[in-house]
Amino acid sequence: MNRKAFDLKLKQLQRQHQKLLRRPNRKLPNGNGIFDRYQFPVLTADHAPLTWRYDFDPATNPHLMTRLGINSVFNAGAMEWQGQIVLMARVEGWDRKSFFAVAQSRTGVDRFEFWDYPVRLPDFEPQETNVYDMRLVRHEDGWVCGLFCAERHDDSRPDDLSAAIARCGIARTRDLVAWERLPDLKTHSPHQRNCVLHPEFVNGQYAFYTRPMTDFAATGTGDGIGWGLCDDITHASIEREQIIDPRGYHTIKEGKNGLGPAPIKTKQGWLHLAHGVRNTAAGMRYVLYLFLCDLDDPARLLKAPGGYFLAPEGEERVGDVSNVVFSNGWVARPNGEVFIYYGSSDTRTHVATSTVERLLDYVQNTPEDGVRSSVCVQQRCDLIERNLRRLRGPRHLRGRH
Ligand code: BGC
Ligand code: BMA
Repeated sequence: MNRKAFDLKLKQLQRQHQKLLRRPNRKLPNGNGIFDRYQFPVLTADHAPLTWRYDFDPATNPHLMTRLGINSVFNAGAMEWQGQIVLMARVEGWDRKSFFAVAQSRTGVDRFEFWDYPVRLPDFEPQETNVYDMRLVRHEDGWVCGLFCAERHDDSRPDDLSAAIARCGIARTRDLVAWERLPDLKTHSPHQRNCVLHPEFVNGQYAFYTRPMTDFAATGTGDGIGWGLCDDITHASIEREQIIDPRGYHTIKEGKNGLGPAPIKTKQGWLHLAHGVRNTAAGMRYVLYLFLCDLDDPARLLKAPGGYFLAPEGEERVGDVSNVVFSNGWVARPNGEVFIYYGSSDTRTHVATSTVERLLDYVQNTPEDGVRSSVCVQQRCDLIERNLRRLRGPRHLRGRH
């Protein structure tokens, strides 16, 4: 490419990129009343700055090739930051390695722009291979804490290249730029993924949501979402893990489940967003669900609506790991609005919006999982009966069978 063509191509790339970053997003019509989806994902691989991907020097990159490609941007932590929304995205390169990067937006639903550099987490141990799915928490102790999965090969099984160990990495910061890395969380379980820090002290202790598993990724090897306390986050260790939200046969969380972001504190209790996984002939299916825990005793489950809250739809269904939605970030704004950020099929990041009021109505008034088809039919018939009574009056109740 001659110099002129090089400059032209670079300008085109920059123009296209700017157009993408400035693209307004629109709430989709005909939502389900519980939340609203949006027309476009808020972050994709194409949102990654060009400076991360291209070498702009014609001497070293005469064809203006992509040098370090970005594969996907998904599973983002989220928080309000100086009046704006920041996402702590999981960015994955063409080399399959993930890293964290902050993207910022005024609106929370569009125009997310990455900061110049990705997060430079302190390099911890040479065995640590991959990091992903950070939950950001502004803790009562004054720090912004990030809990994430830190993965390494399981060297006790040298012949199996896929054998891995998942640990809960912990890092903290004051500015989202300089991070202090603390020792990984210790629990009795050999694997910990999907750990979340509760934002407040409980009996003067740090409280963690955990997910004990006996296998790295297989479904059915753990008991559910756990809870445990520890005194010192700089040497976090949980002696006693209690299961607060178990899995269940023939539910959306039959295979495994894990907490999403840290819970939202509401007047009615701690509102939780989690993912449930079941095995299918086509692989694992990940959906999101909500539950509510007691304000004074956060390990006590108050309400557990049956079924999923949000499941993959349309383009969300397809990607590197299809049929997956996963969330580790949401933000409740002071006006009651809630932005829910979720990754679809390990490829891109979306937003859905709702309000604390609507989500509380949903968790408090959605019937629990009936567990058996006949109970679920009864739940539905009760609803139909109430509706027919309203529509037709009590005398014409019987309807057509
Ligand atoms: C992947 C994760 C995935 C996990 C369990 C990891 O190697 O990076 O995205 O959740 O395996 O399947
Ligand atoms: C995991 C998660 C996510 C991912 C999902 C599906 O267990 O930690 O990173 O979205 O699997 O691959």
